[in-house]
Amino acid sequence: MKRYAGNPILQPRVENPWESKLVFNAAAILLDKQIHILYRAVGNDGVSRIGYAATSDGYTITDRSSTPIFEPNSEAEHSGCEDPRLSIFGEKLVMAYTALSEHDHGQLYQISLTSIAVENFLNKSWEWNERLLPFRGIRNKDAMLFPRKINGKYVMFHRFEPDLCVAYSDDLERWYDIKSVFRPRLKSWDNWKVGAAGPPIEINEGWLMIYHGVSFEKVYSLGVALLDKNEPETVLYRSEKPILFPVEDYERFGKVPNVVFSCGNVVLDDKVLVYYGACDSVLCVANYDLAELLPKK
Ligand code: BMA
Repeated sequence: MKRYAGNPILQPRVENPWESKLVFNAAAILLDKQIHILYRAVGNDGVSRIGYAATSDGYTITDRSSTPIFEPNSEAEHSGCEDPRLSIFGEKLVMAYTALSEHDHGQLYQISLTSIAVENFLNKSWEWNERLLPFRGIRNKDAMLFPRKINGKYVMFHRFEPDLCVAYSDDLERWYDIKSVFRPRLKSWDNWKVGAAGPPIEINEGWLMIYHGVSFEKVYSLGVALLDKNEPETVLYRSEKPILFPVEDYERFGKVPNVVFSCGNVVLDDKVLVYYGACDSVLCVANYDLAELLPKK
């Protein structure tokens, strides 16, 4: 992948207490000729909230909110709303994220879903609908919804450690047919944990999905998989090597060293722009020619 020379594209702003420490993992969606970025921000109180930024060329941030656009509002997420991923269904945008609550006996992170009307989103009228916990009380993260229904059902990828798993739903509330899609590979860069990045891209050959893999050395890298178009739990291809792994200083040194982690990608002018958090500290972007990611004929 080609990293943007101006990385990082987003850094913490000390003047805003809610985003003064870290800004990283972000959803990205192309709407109305703008790429809208919903990023995870951590401030003075250590709580994750979600901020908003926009760019039209994919790299230069031209707009950024001074207040969070989404914050914890219940016990289940009192310690933070993390790692947003956005998918569009007609007039509705659905956001999947990780709800975190910390207790004396440890952490509970669980996936949470909410939605917003596209019109409100574009008007920056942040009227989010009800927040749902599909697997209440069960440790789970990295939820990502496919950008359209498949065979009449919503499809969600998520992670029950260490596998990347699938679940199906008719209404986004009740989920069924939960199973593992793929597992860590013992002799590979993704030998400890695997999870989805942003929503996959639909191409003639199937669904092109970027995913993260973690190694026993705790290095987070990105790889790519090709999934069957009608049966997305069928994996047609999985990359032998990562397509992005920590190399640059900003990817190796920070709050959590050796991390590239993505929650969002968009296709712009035949390029896949992958937004990724580096070291859980800053937000970066890298791109890939779509043609290069496709299987060679
Ligand atoms: C994962 C998630 C991400 C984070 C990564 C590296 O489990 O919690 O939010 O970027 O770990 O710390």
